[in-house]
Amino acid sequence: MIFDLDGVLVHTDELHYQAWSAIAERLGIAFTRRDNDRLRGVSRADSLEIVLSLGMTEVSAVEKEVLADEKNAIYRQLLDRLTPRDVAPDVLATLDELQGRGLRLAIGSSSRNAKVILDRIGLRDRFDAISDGENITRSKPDPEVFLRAAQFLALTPGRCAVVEDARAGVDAALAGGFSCFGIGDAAEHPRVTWRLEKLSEMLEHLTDR
Ligand code: B16
Ligand code: MG
Repeated sequence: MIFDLDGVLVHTDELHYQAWSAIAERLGIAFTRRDNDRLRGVSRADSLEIVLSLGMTEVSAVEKEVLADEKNAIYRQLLDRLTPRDVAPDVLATLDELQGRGLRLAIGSSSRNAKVILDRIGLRDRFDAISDGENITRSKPDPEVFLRAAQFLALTPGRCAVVEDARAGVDAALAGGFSCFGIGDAAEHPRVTWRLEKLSEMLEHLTDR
């Protein structure tokens, strides 16, 4: 089972929102939580392009690098507040049950901060493999991050399933030949394999297979 991180295992999406809001405000760009939904699963550089396009703002390549670094510095400060208590009991119970059933677990996240986040919430040791923003060159909706996760597990995509909260993540999973659980925004994706209101609902579908 390959889990997206932000928005599935822990709600860092709110922290991304706060950090991007600070950058947008400085640039005089209006930025809402709904706008933030468009950044789910999208890389940091591509997220900045979306924020700039919201304000029809153009900046140089050097300035883009500075802005992306500043956003990450704000975000990293916010991540310092994360603790294991930020993981919902439903998430922990689901991971326990999957491991109890002998499934192998991996992370498939676009984030370059994934390992820091997993350490902060105390979940790093739960995963047999971590594929994240550090080992990919193409971000979701490209399937690279999930294909690498499957490779790390030494399994074919047909033997894995992905869990996602982002539409771009569902596209990535399907493009890679994975079946996909969608939660939150991703549950609205027309081609997602299974729709979840909460993570533990996935266990019912596994019993059927
Ligand atoms: P970073 P996921 C994604 O993580 C986030 O959903 C997305 O909003 C963020 O821009 C991206 O990681 C890159 O994050 O700036 O930490 O490298 O949902 O794929 O786990
Ligand atoms: Mg996500």
